[in-house]
Amino acid sequence: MDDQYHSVDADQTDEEHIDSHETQPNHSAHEPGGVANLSRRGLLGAVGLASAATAVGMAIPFGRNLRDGWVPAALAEDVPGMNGKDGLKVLNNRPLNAETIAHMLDDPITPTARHFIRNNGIPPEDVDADSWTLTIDGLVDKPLKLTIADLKKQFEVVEYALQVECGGNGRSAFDPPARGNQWSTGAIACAKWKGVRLADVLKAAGVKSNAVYTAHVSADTHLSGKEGKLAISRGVPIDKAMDPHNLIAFEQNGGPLHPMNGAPLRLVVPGWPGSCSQKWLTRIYLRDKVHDGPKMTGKAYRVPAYPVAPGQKVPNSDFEIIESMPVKSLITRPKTQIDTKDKTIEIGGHAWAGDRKVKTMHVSIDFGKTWQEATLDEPVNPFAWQNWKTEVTFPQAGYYEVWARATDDKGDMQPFAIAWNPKGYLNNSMHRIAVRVSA
Ligand SMILES: Nc1nc2c(c(=O)[nH]1)N[C@H]1C(S)=C(S)[C@@H](COP(=O)(O)O)O[C@H]1N2
Ligand SMILES: [Mo]
Repeated sequence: MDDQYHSVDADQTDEEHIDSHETQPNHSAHEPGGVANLSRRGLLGAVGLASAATAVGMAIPFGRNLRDGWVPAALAEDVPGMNGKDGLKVLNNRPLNAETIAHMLDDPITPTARHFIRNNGIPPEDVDADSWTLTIDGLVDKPLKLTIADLKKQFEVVEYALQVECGGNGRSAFDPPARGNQWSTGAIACAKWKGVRLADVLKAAGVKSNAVYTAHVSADTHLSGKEGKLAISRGVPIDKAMDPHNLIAFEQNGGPLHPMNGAPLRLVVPGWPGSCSQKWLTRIYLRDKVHDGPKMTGKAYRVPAYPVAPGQKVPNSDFEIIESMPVKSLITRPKTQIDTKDKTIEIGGHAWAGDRKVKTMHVSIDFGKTWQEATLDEPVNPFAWQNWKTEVTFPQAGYYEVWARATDDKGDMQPFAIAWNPKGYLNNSMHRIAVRVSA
C-alpha cells in the first residue's frame, strides 16, 4: 500500500489535509514506510525500524529500545526548519508539522525547542525583523503601519505564559479516522510570549462600530506557490480580539521567536484553536461580517452543530466555527511504558480549558472505577496551563494504567471516549499512560 503522505492538491482548501483524495489515512507510525518515500517525501516521522536501518545504511543494534516514530539523528537534520528543535516527532515535512512527545512537555513553560510546529503553507525565508511591518486597516478610524520598534515604543510591552493548542490535536485516535495530520497528544504548548496587546493596537487604530470580526494575514505562502494565494487567514469576533491576553508577540521565552513558530511577529490568541494565532503576521483588518479567508469556511476548524455518530455524513451548512477549546490535560511525568520497582510514584502534568479555568484534576489507577484528587496549581496568569501532581500507590506488581481527568470551572470534564466529528477536531478524551510494576 502506498502511504498517505502525498503532496497536497493545489486546490484543496480544507484545513489540515496533507493527503490526496484517493488515499485513506492510516496510522503509519506503526508501519514501516518505504525508504523511497522517506527520501522523496522526507516523512521521517512515519518510518519504521526496518526502514530506518535501511535509511542509515546499517543495522541498528539497540533499535528495540526506540519508540515508533523515532527519527534517526542522522536524518533528522535533513528536515528543513527543524534546526533548534529538540526531539519533536515530524508528522509531515511539506508543510512541516511536528509534535512534542508527552513526557517532553513536562516543563511548566514549554522551551522554544519543544514548541510544536503546525504549518499550513510554506514559511517565509530570510525574514528581516528590522524592516518587518504590521498593517492595521479595514473598519478602523485610522489605519496604522507599524514596525516592531514602533510596537515596542507606542504600546505597553507585556509577557504572559499562554497555551496554544491545535484544533486537530488528538486526531490520530479518531475511528473512523479523519484525514489530516495525525496528531497524537503533542500539538499543545505553553510558552512565555512577550509582545503588545492586540486590544491596545486595535484601540489605537479606532475600531469602527460596525466592525464584528478580525482577519489575519501573514507572509507564508500557499503550497501551490500561486502568487497572492494565502495558506491560511483566520480571524476572531471583536469581543474575543479585545481580551487583554491576546498578544502581538515578538519574543518567545525571552528570546526571538523560532522561525517555525512565526518569527519575527505573530499573534497569540490563547484558548481558541491555534489556527487563530497567525504566525509571520503582516496585517490585521477589521470586517463587518464573519471573516471568510482560507481555513475559515467549509469544514475547516469547524464541527457539526449537533452530536453525530462516528462516520456520519454531515452537510457543510451544519458546521460551526470552533471557538473556545475544551477542558483537557496531559500526563507528562513519568513517561508512558515505564517499568518500576517503586509501588509509589509521582504523577504530574498540565491541564487547560480554553477560555475557562481548570477547577479540579483527578487520576485513576483502576480504569476509572475510583479517582483520587491531584494537587492543581493556579495558572500563572489567565490562559496559562495549570500544573498538577499527585502520588499514586499500586497495590501489587502488575500492569497498570494511570488515567488523568480534568474538570473545568463550569463542571465540564474530559470524557473517556472521543466525541467523533468528521474532521477530527477537539479530541479532549483522557490521557493515559502504561506503568509496569515489578515485584
Ligand atoms: N501564518 C500562519 N499562521 C499559523 C499557521 C500557518 O500555517 N500559517 N498555522 C496555525 C495553526 S493551525 C496552529 S495550531 C498554530 C501553531 O503554532 P506553532 O506552529 O507555533 O506551534 O499556528 C497557526 N498560525
Ligand atoms: Mo492548528
